This record gives sequence, structure tokens and C-alpha cells, in this order.
Amino acid sequence: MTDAQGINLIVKATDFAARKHHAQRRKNMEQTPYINHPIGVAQILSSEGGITDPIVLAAAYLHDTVEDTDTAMEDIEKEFGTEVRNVVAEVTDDKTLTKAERKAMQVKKAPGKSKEAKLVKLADKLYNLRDLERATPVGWDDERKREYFLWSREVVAGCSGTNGALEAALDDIIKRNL
Ligand SMILES: [Mn+2]
Repeated sequence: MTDAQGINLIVKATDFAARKHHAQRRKNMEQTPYINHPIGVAQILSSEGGITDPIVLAAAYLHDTVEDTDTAMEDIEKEFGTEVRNVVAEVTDDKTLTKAERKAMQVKKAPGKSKEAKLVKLADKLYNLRDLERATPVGWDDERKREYFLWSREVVAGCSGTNGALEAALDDIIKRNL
């Protein structure tokens, strides 16, 4: 991939995600537009993780489109190619499972994921834990918050050896909140 192709892929993914998530809001008090989350995940990978691979950055923007919008995995394949599709597929939960089963699967499957998928996962968890540390979501209590940190710690452990900076930031925030 040339630099121009890489930039094109990332910008196209940003636009695609913005359109798909346009009507969604985060579950925080301020009802932040959902797109802030994938943008923040890509930003963490780029600025803190030092990631420059356009496949990983495009997948970061797209990582919740199949799980949370009407996007099909085939749409991702058609628009962004097989490599991006594979990373998005690896970080997409199976919605036919219950929430508890999906969380258990994330822990179980994390160690076997590709490096690209682990990077997106680490940045996604870091973004969500920072959100959680800043403010408790509507309808959550301290116990639910603690359980989320405990579960995240297990998923992150399954992704270890992938990116020193992201893992150090995750270690810090998890220790601070448990
Ligand atoms: Mn996410």
C-alpha cells in the first residue's frame, strides 16, 4: 500500500463510521455522540501506541460499525478489503450470544487474536476505562464499574506482549480503580 492509499483508506473509514454512527450516543450523562469513541480509539493507537499501519487505524474507526449499526461484514469487505474486514471481524462480538457469554468469549479468545486485532482491543479498552474513570454511566453503580475493570483486566492480560505503551497505560488505570 502506498502512503496515499493508506491515507485514503483511513479518511474513508472515518467518513463511513461517522455516517453509520450518526444517530447514536454514548451512555454517559452528556450523551456524547458515539463517533467520538472510534475517533478516540484511533487517536490512542496513533498518538500513544505509535501505530501507523492504515489497516489498524481504519479498523479502529470501523470497529463498532458491524456490532452496533446496520453494517454487514460484507460491506466492510467491499469498501475496505479483506485485511480490514478480518480485523473488524476479530473484534466484533457474536450478538446471538448473551451479554455474559460475549464477555466470557472476549476473555477466552483474546490470546488467539492477531496482533492488529489485539491493538484495537487494547485501545478500545483504554478508551472505555478512561470514560468510566471520569464518570459513572447512567444506571451504573460502583459494583458494576468494578466488575467492568475486573473483566477488562482479564481481556487485557490476554492481549499482553502487543504494545508496551498501551499496556502500561492500561495497567495504571486498572490498578488505580481496583
Ligand atoms: Mn468500542
